[in-house]
Amino acid sequence: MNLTQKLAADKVEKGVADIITFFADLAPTLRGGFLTQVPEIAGTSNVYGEEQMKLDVWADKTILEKLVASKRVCAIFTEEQPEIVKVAGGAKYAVCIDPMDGSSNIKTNLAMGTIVAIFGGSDALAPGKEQKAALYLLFGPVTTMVATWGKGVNEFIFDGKQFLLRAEGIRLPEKPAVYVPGGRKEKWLPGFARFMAEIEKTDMKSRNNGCMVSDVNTLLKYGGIFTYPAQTDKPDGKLRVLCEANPMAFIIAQAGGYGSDGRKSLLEIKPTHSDQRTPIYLGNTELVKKVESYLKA
Ligand code: AFP
Repeated sequence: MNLTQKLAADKVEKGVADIITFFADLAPTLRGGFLTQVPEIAGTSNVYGEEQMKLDVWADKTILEKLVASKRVCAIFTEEQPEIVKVAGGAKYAVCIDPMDGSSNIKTNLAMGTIVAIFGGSDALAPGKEQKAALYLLFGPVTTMVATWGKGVNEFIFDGKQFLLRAEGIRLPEKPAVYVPGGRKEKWLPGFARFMAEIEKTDMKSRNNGCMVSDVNTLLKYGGIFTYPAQTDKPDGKLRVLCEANPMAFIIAQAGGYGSDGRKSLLEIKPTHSDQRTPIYLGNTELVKKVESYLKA
């Protein structure tokens, strides 16, 4: 079964299916950019003041131009744009995109990905619980798409011509095996440092791919917890609500897990501005709940 057949089998509403298919069709072009975009600093910065890799800028431009022209949405937030882009005459959907998550990995030839949250209507600032669908493209040794439209988590693999269903109804493994210790250890809050000290005494393994897409994909295979925590110098952490926390929390929740900002579900956050950041603790529910309890203590 291919992506189109799976979307039809699950009776996914046409407007949502059209957006998911848009990104599937664009995957070869995005992957092709790794070869044509020399990994140099583009000399510009995004709204977070981070130097943009040329690949970031190129991926953002490529997606935006084609998505606006497609008229499949009416509002677009991307990590690289200062404002939400409105599409006159576009279909009543809003999307939030990280065009090339982990773009720093182009220097070391490691995995990167594209993350997309899909909302009905025109409000890209809606709480994550209102998402109609969420997906990521993972550009690893092979290209895959992981997507949910509220009926569980599906993984598709690109065979050079189409995305074929590789797994459906994916669930986080019961026994967590991996933890991602994000941020700077010396900046961790005391409660989180205590949690991590506990984790380090278990048989769980530390992994950090420098790419949230790759790390979350690892959780779906092995179970565990992804963290980019609040820090003493950055109480909101580093990662973005709209294009990282929301889509990944929706996917993990659909796989039986949970995502928290340290106090409550990430999906309950009502963003007040498009470049809002949040601490992220994401993965097997009992682990994430444990972080919440340590942070409260
Ligand atoms: P880039 O897209 O700038 O490479 O950042 C990747 C990312 O947004 C996320 O994918 C990682 O989990 C996180 O940042 C890594 O951040 P650090 O480089 O600060 O560890």
